Amino acid sequence: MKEKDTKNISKFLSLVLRHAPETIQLKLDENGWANVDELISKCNQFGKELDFELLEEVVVTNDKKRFAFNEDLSKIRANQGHSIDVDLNLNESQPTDFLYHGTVEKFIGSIINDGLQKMSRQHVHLSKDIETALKVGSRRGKPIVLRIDAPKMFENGCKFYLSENNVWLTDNVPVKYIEF
Ligand code: HQG
Repeated sequence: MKEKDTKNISKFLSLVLRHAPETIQLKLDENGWANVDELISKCNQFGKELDFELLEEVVVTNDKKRFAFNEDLSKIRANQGHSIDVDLNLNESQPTDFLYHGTVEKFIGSIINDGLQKMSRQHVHLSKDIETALKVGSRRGKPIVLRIDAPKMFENGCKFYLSENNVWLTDNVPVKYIEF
């Protein structure tokens, strides 16, 4: 399977497992899990060719480990990034160092006013290194990386979660913790 094809499937899985399962009449449970057999049959029904082997390849080779199977491989879900309301039962974690957020110039004025907001997703996404934040920001243009005083936020009672694929998540970042 070519990289281009696995990427195409990965993008489609991001759509149905994070944002719009109804696109293929799929149902996720309250924790964001889809039944693997159902996912495969509905994908095929809606014109996306998929079998278990390919699904496994996408999960294993995905650059950001976006998806995970449950233990017996009967269910699959996205590790983070949802806009639909699911409970991932994320573990609270303590950040011990600065975290970073990649964005673009046009949002800066509004971020100065409101801090970082989760916008359409369930959390604000932060990364532990500048390089990742640069990549996140460059999806939208020339990237700007903001440094977040996460240890101070934590000390002041803000909660942080670390997703299975090592993305730091929090509800919002008040502007006083952001270094522009
Ligand atoms: C911005 C991708 C105005 C924020 C990435 C961002 C990440 C504000 C955009 C993951 C704002 C939201 C998430 C405010 C935040 N006013 N704009 N007050 N607060 N913003 O896509 O962090 O490839 O929901 O800076 O790699 O860009 O999909 O969040 O630009 O990990 O797996 O509003 O998505 O991962 O955009 O990206 P997003 P994000 P995947």
